Amino acid sequence: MPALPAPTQVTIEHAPWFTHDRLGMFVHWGLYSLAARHEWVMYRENMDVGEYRKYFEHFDPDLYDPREWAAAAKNAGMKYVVLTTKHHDGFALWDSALTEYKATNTPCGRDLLTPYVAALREAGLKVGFYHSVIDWHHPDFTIDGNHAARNNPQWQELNKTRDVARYREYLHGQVRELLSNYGQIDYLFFDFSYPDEATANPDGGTTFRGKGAEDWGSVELMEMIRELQPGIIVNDRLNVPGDFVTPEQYQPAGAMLSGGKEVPWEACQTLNGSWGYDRDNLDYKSAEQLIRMLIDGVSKGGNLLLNVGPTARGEIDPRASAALSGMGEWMRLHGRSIYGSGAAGMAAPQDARFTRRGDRLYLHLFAWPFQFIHLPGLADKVRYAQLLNDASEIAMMVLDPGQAAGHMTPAGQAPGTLTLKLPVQRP
Ligand code: FUL
Repeated sequence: MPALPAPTQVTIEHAPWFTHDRLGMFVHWGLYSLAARHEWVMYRENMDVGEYRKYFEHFDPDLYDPREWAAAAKNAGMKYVVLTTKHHDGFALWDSALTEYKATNTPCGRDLLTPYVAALREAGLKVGFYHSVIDWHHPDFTIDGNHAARNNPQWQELNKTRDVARYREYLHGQVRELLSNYGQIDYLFFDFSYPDEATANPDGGTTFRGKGAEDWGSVELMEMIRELQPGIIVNDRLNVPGDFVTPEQYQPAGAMLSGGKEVPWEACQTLNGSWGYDRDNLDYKSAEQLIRMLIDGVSKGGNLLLNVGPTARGEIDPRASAALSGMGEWMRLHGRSIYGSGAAGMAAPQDARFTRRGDRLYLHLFAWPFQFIHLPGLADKVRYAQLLNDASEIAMMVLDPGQAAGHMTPAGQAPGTLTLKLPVQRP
């Protein structure tokens, strides 16, 4: 039987787990979880550092138990978790020696990363950190179009005393802490990169900056990271090439590049459009949509990093939990088509996707065909077919195009088409 053509799959040489595991959990959690209306609330509502302080004073996540997060991730079939160590508001979830603006100085009074890392390790999950290079709290961070203080009439005046070199030192120092004090870290997601050229700020006023790599000292930062954690993988949001790229809230068409080279990609996606806990936003994606997103990504050689925004008390709320459980049920029976799988190297029929692991080809049907599905070019390539959920046999046939008038033979069937006879009802 002639073999299927071998598909190409890029991997990360020093961390092959990444393109194998395919599915991870993103966690956006911080002071904005108290506002409960999007993690950019400080920016959107033009709050200054003083106004935002109320969340710092009331940060008391009494129900925080990262073992629960780890269990939820694991049950959903996720293999790694990525937590916001610091988001754009500048608040540190750990006991950083470089700032007072940290969890240990809030009513919470403890370092939140130590139990997080321990819980993931215990559950056998890979450990990821997200770290924002933007900082609306730090007095040396330049005020630009992405800054919460962009509408402050004094912004130009304020920028005169702001020294980006001091901020750079702070950024590098905090990353050094994160990569020195918590054992092996597998994954690092920096956020976010500026466009290459300065562009107009849609809000008017200041402009975005186009020299991120210089501001962040990205080249030196990368060197330090590789030295501290040789096994780690880093995304490409420092305005320098990374190990993988992170399309945000969209599914790319296929291969993606970083530094002119094809690299693995991971789509990060929200459950309801917001990354941080957004109490009144009820527009949740269904488990079915999420599963399709995952399949779509894997069929194009990509990963999915699916976000949850725990509440200010530290819990994953029931709406998010329900979506995760739905995914978990599907993953339990169909995980074999996801882990270690990738693009199949051939086009799938309409409303369907192929994923492939070695010589196993998985056909995912987004619309049930009641009851024949026709697969051009596969007539002599498939030895056996079965449903994945229950391993029940699927009848295969190669119909003679000359018999096009037959009751189940579509006219104009291309020679070499394999036809599968599926149950009338979707199982
Ligand atoms: C973006 C951030 O601005 C969002 O708040 C979120 O963290 C997302 C993953 O990246 O660029």
